[in-house]
Amino acid sequence: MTDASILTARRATLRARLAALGVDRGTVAFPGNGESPMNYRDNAYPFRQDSSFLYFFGLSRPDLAAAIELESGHSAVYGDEGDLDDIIWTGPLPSLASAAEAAGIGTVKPRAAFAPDLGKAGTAHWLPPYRADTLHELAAALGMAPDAVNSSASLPLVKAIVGMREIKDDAEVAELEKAVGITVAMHKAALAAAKPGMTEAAVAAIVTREAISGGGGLSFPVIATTRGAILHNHDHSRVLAEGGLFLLDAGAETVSGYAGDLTTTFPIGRRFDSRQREIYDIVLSAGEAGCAAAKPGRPFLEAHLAAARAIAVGLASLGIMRGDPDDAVAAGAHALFFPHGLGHQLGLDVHDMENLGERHVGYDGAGRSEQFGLSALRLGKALKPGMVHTVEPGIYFIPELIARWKSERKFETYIDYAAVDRYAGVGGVRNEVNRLVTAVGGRTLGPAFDKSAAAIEAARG
Ligand SMILES: [Mn+2]
Repeated sequence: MTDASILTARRATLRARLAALGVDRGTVAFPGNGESPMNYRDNAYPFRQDSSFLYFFGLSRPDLAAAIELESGHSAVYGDEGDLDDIIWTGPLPSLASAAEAAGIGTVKPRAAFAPDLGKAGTAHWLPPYRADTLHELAAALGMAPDAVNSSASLPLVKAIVGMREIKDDAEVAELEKAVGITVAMHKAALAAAKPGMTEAAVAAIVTREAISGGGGLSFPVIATTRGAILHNHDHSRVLAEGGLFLLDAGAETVSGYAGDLTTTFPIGRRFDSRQREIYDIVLSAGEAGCAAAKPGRPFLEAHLAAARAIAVGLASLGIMRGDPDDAVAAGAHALFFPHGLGHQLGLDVHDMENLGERHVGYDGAGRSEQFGLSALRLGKALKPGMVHTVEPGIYFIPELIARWKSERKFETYIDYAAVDRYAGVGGVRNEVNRLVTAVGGRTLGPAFDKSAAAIEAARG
């Protein structure tokens, strides 16, 4: 668990940031997560504490809540000590009182007191809930209709927390390095083991084994697919066939809750064929362009556009695109091949703080562009040292999208559809790295992992 001194300092900083935003009275409510039933109450999904709760209170056990009184700065945790009936099932756990003390909190109240205390608080401040249990508890405690709980969530609280969590301190960077390290091991295990004739499920199992062996688990459901052009394909039923590409997008979560998120694309056989290799090298160059442009003081939107430009230039060298690459990117023609965003923040959530609302998390209060492609970019704001984000360009040949654009003769100035058809068999290629923004630029987190085509082929034996 994070040190009491760090947690106490974070709560004090939150109070100071709220005061600077004109909020200095009332109670900040942090309902923790409970168990979440999969198909009946006693068969739950793996427990995951709310990330802001972890950040400020450090306690990862179900059915807790916490509150900070803004006038006094006093913090309290609400929860119940296990009794003998619980211990029979869970074994003895450290007492909640001692766990709270280790988090720098002296006051522990029964869990049932949280809602009445909140009802009496005068002014209450809360984050928009993303779980129904939390929504219902807040609605009842605040005497509100459930629909009103999200719309009345505290914008200053969202802004104050985004301002803190977006900058990772040294201890957090060390945890992220650990998460990326386990994630690299997951990807290297797949590179070493995936063979023609195996199922996608067997590769997903190898990858998952590494994540669990790391002590934590997965940071999101594994994408292990022979059909990389289906962006979020969680189906694992296909058999790996010689000649195709395999796309793995998977990450580990550490015991403390920090996430890694990498994507690797490799040949199912031992070598890329010439077209696969051409597309693969363009994706790598787009990643390099994105990393070079992701630096402090510059909007991440510029890094996205730099990667898009590298894709347009690279595809023009193959005759797939044509015309001025800057004009093509400005028009959005490259999005036929690169229809998603270049990256997102990474931290206690794999899409860090996404529950707090993208407008404030990814765009400093502005919003996404409506242009196809850019409309899928989660992160557009100016970068600051200490931010952690992914860079994950891809090139995909999505048959349905190509057919639609071709029938509409869309962007024919910039796209040669006959050449597109010649490369359609490549399917999908994505490469993803995790980056820390530094004072002068950025650096890739985790142990060295050479993604050059030669190194990938060497890893395939
Ligand atoms: Mn990602």
